[in-house]
Amino acid sequence: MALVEINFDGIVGPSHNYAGLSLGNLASTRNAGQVSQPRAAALEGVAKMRANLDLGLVQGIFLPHPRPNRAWLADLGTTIDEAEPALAANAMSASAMWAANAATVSPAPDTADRKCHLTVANLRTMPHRSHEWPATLAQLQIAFGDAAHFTVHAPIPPAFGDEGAANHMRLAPAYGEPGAEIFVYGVSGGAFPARQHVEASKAIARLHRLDPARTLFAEQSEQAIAAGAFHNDVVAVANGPLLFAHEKAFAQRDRLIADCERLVPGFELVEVPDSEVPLADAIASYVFNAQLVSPATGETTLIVPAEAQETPSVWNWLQRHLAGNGPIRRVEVVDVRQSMANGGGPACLRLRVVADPETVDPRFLVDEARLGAIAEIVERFWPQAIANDELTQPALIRDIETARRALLDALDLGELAAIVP
Ligand code: SUG
Repeated sequence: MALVEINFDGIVGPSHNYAGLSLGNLASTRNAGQVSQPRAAALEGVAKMRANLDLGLVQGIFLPHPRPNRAWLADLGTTIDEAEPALAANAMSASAMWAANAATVSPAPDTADRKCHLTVANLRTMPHRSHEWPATLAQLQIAFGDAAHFTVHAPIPPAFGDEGAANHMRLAPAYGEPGAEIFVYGVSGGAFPARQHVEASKAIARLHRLDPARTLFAEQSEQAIAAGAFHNDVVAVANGPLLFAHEKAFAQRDRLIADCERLVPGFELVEVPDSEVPLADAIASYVFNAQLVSPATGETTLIVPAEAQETPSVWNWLQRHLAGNGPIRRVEVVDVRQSMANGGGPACLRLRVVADPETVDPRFLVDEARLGAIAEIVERFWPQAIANDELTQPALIRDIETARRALLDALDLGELAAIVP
């Protein structure tokens, strides 16, 4: 079978909560202390995956991580019962749902050995995300265990920050053809941290055996990070030969665009000027944190969060673009408000892997029936609400651990419970 793009969505875990852990992520800070709704959050995610299936796209999943992360707390010399509230919150985060931060992926046509390479992200900048990688790696090793087609790499040493595919874009005339890979890194973000370091990006490009002539390193603009674009995928998204980006996304915009024109046959740019959609509106609406997809109908489709529809400058721009017969032909709206309130839009929730689905462990792929099974488990076991000050109550923790276990069993992935205690 030909190579296709598979979207692997992180299933929202039963401990989903609003602890305000991510400095520089404006939504996370704004919603700190709110009551979360894990069940509704996970069902929103399932509905988004259903919509992808309806478009004829191939859909995959990643599973929630064990929370609390007891092993991590043990490494810190404590337990969930004894940890200070801030540390306990770091051990309870469901942040693994944002699969765009799981790994960086270089599809087979781009690599010297013609295998698809994946490097799990170390996520070292934020404490609550820095302990995700072992449970992510365990899943990648199973899902992409076919060594004839995939190589899964351990994380880059934590000296250098790496946040995965959220800071990586691929432009190619077609999925199965060699593409240009663009690694976006930050140097300075004003008051906010630059989470992707160029040293990590360069290491990944080397490990993935990319052709240096088709590999670009582009600095994210300081202004974008300072305005709340803590990952590049908050202000830009690429698919096929199309780049959809805000005018202020990159530090050296002209050079990047010239390189793309030179390297990508049929390159198309859809750039949104700041005068039409100010950076603040782009970030509040997450219009660029969209899934830009090529459904079987051939109509390039942008899957945006409902917040994009509710932001007049953004919605007006999208309507004008559609009316003008631009490269984006359709806009679909999805409701992922629970995730959005923590700064995670439709694109954050998925990791794209260009591969032949036959080479992926089928337990990580879903159809309607499997999504139905996931929804059933969520309805039955996921907590309805979590208030921040109840995060470490023993009864809640028991429920959260039982819920994950029920999902692993339903998906025949009980072995994950053994790999990461
Ligand atoms: O790392 N939010 C995530 C959102 C990640 C979005 N991903 C992409 N842009 N690809 C983050 O900031 C909030 C957690 C909290 O506050 O409890 C959080 O981690």
